[in-house]
Amino acid sequence: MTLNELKHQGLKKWVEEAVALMKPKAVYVCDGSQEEYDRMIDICVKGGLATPLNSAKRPGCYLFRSDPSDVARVENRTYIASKTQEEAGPTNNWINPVELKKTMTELYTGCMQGRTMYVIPFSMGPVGSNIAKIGVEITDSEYVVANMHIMTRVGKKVLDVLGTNGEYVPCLHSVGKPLAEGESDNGKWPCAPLDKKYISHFPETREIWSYGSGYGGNALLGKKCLALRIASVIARDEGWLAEHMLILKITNPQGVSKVVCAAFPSACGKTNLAMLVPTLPGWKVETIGDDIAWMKFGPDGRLYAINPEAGFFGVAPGTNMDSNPNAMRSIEKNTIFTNVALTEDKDVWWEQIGYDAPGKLIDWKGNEWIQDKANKAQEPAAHPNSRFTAPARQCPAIAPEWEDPKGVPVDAILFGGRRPSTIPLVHQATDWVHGVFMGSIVGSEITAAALDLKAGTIRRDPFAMLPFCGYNMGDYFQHWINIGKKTSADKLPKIFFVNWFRKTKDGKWLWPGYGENSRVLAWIFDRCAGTGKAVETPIGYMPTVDAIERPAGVSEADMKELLAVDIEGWKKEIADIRENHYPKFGNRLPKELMNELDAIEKRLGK
Ligand code: GTP
Ligand code: SPV
Ligand code: MN
Repeated sequence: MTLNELKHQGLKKWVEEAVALMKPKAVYVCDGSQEEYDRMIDICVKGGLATPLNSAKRPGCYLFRSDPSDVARVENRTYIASKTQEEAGPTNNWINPVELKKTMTELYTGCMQGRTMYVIPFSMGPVGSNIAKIGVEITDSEYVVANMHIMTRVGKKVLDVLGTNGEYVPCLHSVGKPLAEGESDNGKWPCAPLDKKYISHFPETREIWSYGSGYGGNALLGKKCLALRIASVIARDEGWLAEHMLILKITNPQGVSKVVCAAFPSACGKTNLAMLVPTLPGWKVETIGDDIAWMKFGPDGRLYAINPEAGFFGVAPGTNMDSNPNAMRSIEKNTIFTNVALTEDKDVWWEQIGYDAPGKLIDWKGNEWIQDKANKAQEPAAHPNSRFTAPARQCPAIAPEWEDPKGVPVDAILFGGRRPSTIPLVHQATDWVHGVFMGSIVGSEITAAALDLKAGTIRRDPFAMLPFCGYNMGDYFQHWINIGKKTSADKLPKIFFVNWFRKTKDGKWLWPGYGENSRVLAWIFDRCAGTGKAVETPIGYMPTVDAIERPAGVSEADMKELLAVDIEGWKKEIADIRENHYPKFGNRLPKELMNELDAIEKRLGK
């Protein structure tokens, strides 16, 4: 479609201004068609950025290798540019919005020279439903257009809903690599150097400006930028929740279903839990979302969750037929792979895919790679944050109600992270505020999902929202407490804390995880049904020793360790929260949370 076909005059004017600033060689408005998707891919293949995969093994699948410097989100270059720094809070990077816009306007000047500007109208949530939010992303990346086709609902149908004066979130994006006359990318992933990358959010005016990166959360602006950072601000103002959570539906052998939402930090198991195949006979798990949940109160006073996305942007390494068969089947066709390894017969491979590398590979950097199992220090063939982009409808476990605009009523909310010690396999909050306390203290070993952090060390990642909260995190805690006052206690979801990542002294997993996590989900289900057996401990309710059946390979002693309250470990945890975590929030920290901290410390004993 052309610019002149745009009926929304405000949108047309905004695009015209962007054209004048960025100076693309052509402008194109996306219609969302299959033909358009194919054309984007074709441009990438011809330009040497995409490799078509074996059409017999992986029909409609392509591999992209990004620049080695552009493989993950860049938290140090991500900004919440609210009017005041106080409003962005102690956990976000802040630059004065006027200054930031000035800097970025300079970068944007002429930044699309030699490239086509694509205008992508997209809907987060089913098109036309009253919970959906519309965004329009301007980008110069065909990779972004193709990924947005999978991850969101794109095109003409969105413009129809937008009409002549509907509301949308304007999202500017450029890879930040203008082309000189006659120059082409020549097979090289375009992006700007790290100190020129900016992933910026203007919460008051609800705008997103991204520059210099083509990767995932930096560039697919509907996802972390709109559906979390901007939506969290809207949710605060309107009284709902925008969260970094999976949504699953679990059904017991009697056919009764419950809905569970779970917030784990990046690369800590959301996709895997959302698609879990229970090892417990007779139980069933169905997927509604794997990364983002928007939760709003229904007329009955319960919280209803929807998945605003239409696809999965999932971590490839570790995904295999045992750990996550539903993901493996979701990515059999029509999937974009980024930074995985390529086999000689043009299939994909990654670490822990379930079988040895078949012969000589091309690794994620484009170099020849031969597996050397004797060499423990061998560089991985696939980047640890390599990803697949696949349509949600291809997931064999997708729940029938995954696109229901009403959402699904939530029974339980889980928090979790990678904690090799201290935090037990599962414990339950005694009430909503205790649950908010649990969310506020989430900690996790850092993963490869963000570029500029040291993987392996533990950091606090409250509600798994540290990189995604669009305002002061102290106010965000208060917002969660306020949500609990909007309805009666019996209508609120029950809150739990889980930890699949306990390790033995010699560094082995204490808990097998994946499908075996169904045993923990079953206890959570039973707690929601009012039947699960529990004991009250200083940290909350915990399962009785016989409440969770032991999986094969887990000894009685292991199980005891997994379900023990490590009093000394918790005392250290509480001291760390008191000294290092909570003080960051100053007078924005809700007093209720300080009370919870005092109470748990007292229960643990001096
Ligand atoms: P984002 O997409 O970054 O938000 O991540 P995510 O939370 O969806 O993480 P994902 O499910 O993709 O898991 C990331 C990594 O954790 C993968 O390598 C998984 O194999 C591994 N993982 C997931 N669940 C488990 C588990 O129960 N136990 C263990 N040991 N590893 C797990
Ligand atoms: C995450 O890092 O939490 C992701 C991947 O889900 S990205 O879209 O790159 O943020
Ligand atoms: Mn995520």
